[in-house]
Amino acid sequence: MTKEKGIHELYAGNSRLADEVVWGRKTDSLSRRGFLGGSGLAVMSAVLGASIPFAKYMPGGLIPAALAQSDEFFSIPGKSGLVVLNDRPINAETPAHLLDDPITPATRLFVRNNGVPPVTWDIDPLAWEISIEGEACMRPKTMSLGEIQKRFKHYTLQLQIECGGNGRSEFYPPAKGNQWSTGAIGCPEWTGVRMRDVLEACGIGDNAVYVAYTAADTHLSGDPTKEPISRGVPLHKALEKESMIVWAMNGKPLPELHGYPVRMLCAGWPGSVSGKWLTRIIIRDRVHDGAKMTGQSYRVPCKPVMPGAAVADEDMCIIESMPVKSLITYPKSGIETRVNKPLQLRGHAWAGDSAVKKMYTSINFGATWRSAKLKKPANRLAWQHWTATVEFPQAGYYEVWARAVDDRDRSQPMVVPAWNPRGYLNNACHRVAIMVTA
Ligand SMILES: Nc1nc2c(c(=O)[nH]1)N[C@H]1C(S)=C(S)[C@@H](COP(=O)(O)O)O[C@H]1N2
Ligand SMILES: [Mo]
Repeated sequence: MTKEKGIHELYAGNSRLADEVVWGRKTDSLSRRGFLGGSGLAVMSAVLGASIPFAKYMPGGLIPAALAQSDEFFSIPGKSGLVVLNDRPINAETPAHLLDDPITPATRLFVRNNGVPPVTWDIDPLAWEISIEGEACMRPKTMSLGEIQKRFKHYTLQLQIECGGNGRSEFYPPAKGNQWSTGAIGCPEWTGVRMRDVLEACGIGDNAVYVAYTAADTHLSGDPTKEPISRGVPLHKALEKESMIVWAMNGKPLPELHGYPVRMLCAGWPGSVSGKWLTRIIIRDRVHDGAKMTGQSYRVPCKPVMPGAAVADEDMCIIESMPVKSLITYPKSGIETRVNKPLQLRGHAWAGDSAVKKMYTSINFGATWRSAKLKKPANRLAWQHWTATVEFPQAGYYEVWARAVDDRDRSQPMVVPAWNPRGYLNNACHRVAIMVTA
């Protein structure tokens, strides 16, 4: 169903771009009106795998039901099974059961773009330049990616990345923005250098407060003086050994949509601090004030507010660590099983800057909980894998709930936590539906 809605939204938004995403090619003849003219009809027949006897009656812009209702059809190149929330900019999330891999493959990592990505497929990645500068940079420099790779030690780490708005769709009153359900999270393995090493080579001044990025993507308006996004982290976060400048994901060059040829990665914080298509690192002498750093972006009320309240900018605080959270990645919600038959569950849990200490599951809407088996992370700031076995005492409809607790004893809430104007930080327990037959 989400797909069907997705495809209609896609076409309502920008039909030319939609055709490109849907049919995998740019073509003017395949425009929304007169969809079935000449080559359009040929392409559609090829995709459907059959000719269309009554093609002449088919309205222009109609999306064939066979495609609108198919899971496989609606795809972004290089992605598989993701739900597209927006096509301009491209935003797509991953259904929970497709996040089952211990290390998230590129095909299953959510995409969150704020602007128009640069065209980078034809560049020389080693010649890509990053300048390191700012009020608190003592020896500003421009370094090519090739130079960075030669000069600094390489590290490979599994690091989770989650959008600050993941879970937004559950807030009421609704918050504007991409209506993420649970799928704006992933944990690939990244290769690069420590940001700390690069910053130290350029001299970190005593006045350094924040480390920020700017990037090569452009503003949706087309206005070259505007940046789509430029965020950062306090110096202490930038200097952590897991804060990296990376060029590879799962042993391969970064996919274009994820920042090729090089991005920043500060795991455990809202994904928006991890700048893709990195062009500049700025060592600031103040809290960074770039695009989506100020106002209400990636901020929550400093003190709790009533749902629906308007909050003044000065009462909004920057989000730092993300909260404790977990997913059930097996089984898929809605499966059927039998009474008293053990059912294996599995998933992942993560907790921003912290580690997950305990994992629980419940089959009775949270009345009682049982400990799950929880593994240690591959390294700090990687998600952790958990498994559990449940049995259902009689036939009927059940929900399995999963709840993680971090190493400071903070638990996921069973219901949606504090409402906030932009709908960030929803870490409510994940639930899957199970039908049990006799
Ligand atoms: N240059 C640039 N970097 C960016 C963004 C962007 O739009 N432009 N989006 C940010 C946001 S909001 C998130 S959640 C992550 C998403 O990373 P991904 O698309 O690789 O999953 O990238 C961040 N880095
Ligand atoms: Mo994000």
